[in-house]
Amino acid sequence: MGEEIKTALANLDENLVLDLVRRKIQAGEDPEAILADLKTGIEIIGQKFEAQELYLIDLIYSGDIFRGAFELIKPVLRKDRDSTGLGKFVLGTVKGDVHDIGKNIVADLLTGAGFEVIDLGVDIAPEIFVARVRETGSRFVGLSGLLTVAYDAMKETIRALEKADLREKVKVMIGGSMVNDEVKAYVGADAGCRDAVQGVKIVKQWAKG
Ligand code: B12
Repeated sequence: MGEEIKTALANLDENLVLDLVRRKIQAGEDPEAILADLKTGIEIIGQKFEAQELYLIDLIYSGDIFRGAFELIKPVLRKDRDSTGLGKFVLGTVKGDVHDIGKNIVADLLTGAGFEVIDLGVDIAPEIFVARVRETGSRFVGLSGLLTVAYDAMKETIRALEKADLREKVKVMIGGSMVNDEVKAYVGADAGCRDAVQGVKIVKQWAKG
């Protein structure tokens, strides 16, 4: 049924996607696996858009379908009952980028894991990150970005934290569909993740260690 979800999303068949997700949840399937299938499906949309087989309106619609499916998954996502009070986490999509579906998933998973998430939203300028980190005393910062241009915005944000003498006080995690070790090194982050579940695992280790 995983293959079916991917195909249904890639075909922008909203009713089928939601129906399959509901059936999978009822069958007790792993919500993280369902999420992974949806992610593969929406990546196909991205590729089709890049190949000019789809229009921007399709991209927008794919986002709506994904969000609807995630709403169904959210209640069954694993919650760690043993970990609460892991601290504050300042999260946002960097300047120039408005993609937020992945960021919102990260926010939900972090909250479920026991963090107090301060979600700044999208298209967030470096100085806003700096101000909110200072204000909240957060030890963790998450920068989301899907566009190639987001890497410069991430780098600028980390530089702004340095200039404000806050860099030593925080751990910075970057995330987004094209993040890799090279990007992590370029922007100067402590860690980078393409996958929300993995990212949250790392941050939990930071908080506990
Ligand atoms: C849906 C979508 C949109 C929607 C976004 C809706 C929304 N509210 O977010 C809309 C229509 C608005 C959009 C707009 C644009 N988009 Co767009 N979009 C996509 C698409 C198809 C899916 C993104 C998505 O939501 N994926 C599902 C989520 C769950 O995955 P995710 O975001 O990767 O998040 C996961 C991980 O990355 C990670 N993660 C994310 N953030 C963080 C943060 C932390 C801290 C951690 C730990 C982890 C983490 O966790 C998540 C779950 O595992 C991608 C294709 C792709 N391959 O990503 C293109 C894509 C990102 N878009 C693209 C483009 C070009 C654009 C536009 C410029 C199009 C245009 N001509 O206007 C605009 C840019 C607007 C802007 N200034 O930001 C390109 C980017 C190319 C590039 N190299 O820069 C892509 C790759 C498509 C393509 N192949 O061409 N887009």
